Amino acid sequence: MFSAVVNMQGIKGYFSFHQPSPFDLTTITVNLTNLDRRVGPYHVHQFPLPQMRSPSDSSCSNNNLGGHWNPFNVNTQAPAYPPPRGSTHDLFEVGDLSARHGSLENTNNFQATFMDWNLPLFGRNSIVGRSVVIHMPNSTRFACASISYPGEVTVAKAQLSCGLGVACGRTIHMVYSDE
Ligand SMILES: [Cu+2]
Repeated sequence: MFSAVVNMQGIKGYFSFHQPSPFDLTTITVNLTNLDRRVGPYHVHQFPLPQMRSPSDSSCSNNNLGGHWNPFNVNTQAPAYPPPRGSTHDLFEVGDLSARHGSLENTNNFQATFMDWNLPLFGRNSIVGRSVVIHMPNSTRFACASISYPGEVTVAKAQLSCGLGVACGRTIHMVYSDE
């Protein structure tokens, strides 16, 4: 089980992804609150968010996250590229989740579970370690989150006390589990 925990632009929630083996379907669970009818399409993009304490919406930029995850180089400009929900899963880019399962348009709280035949969590085409980007209906990037093991990174903070004339500071250690 992997997840992308979203906490940006007032949106809170997660995408979770479960595939028991490379030969099984992937189950996607989407649970997002406070979308406030501001968003539409969502995709898996190539790279994870840069490591920082509090990611901002600029973390979602093309420089950071790249374009859609498309390991089979499907040509989305070709006349044969199917319209949203207009085909079997294999004819879409791997990362094009909303084309396969529908967009988030005109919703506030969104909860759904989808089965996906074209979303590997194993091997070289895996989406793990990449990111999910939620776009505005006009396709501007709005919010994003990395796809990782829940609890993969724990942030240990040490806040030193400070007072008048006493130096103070903060150290942060990123601790990765062995998985
Ligand atoms: Cu996208």
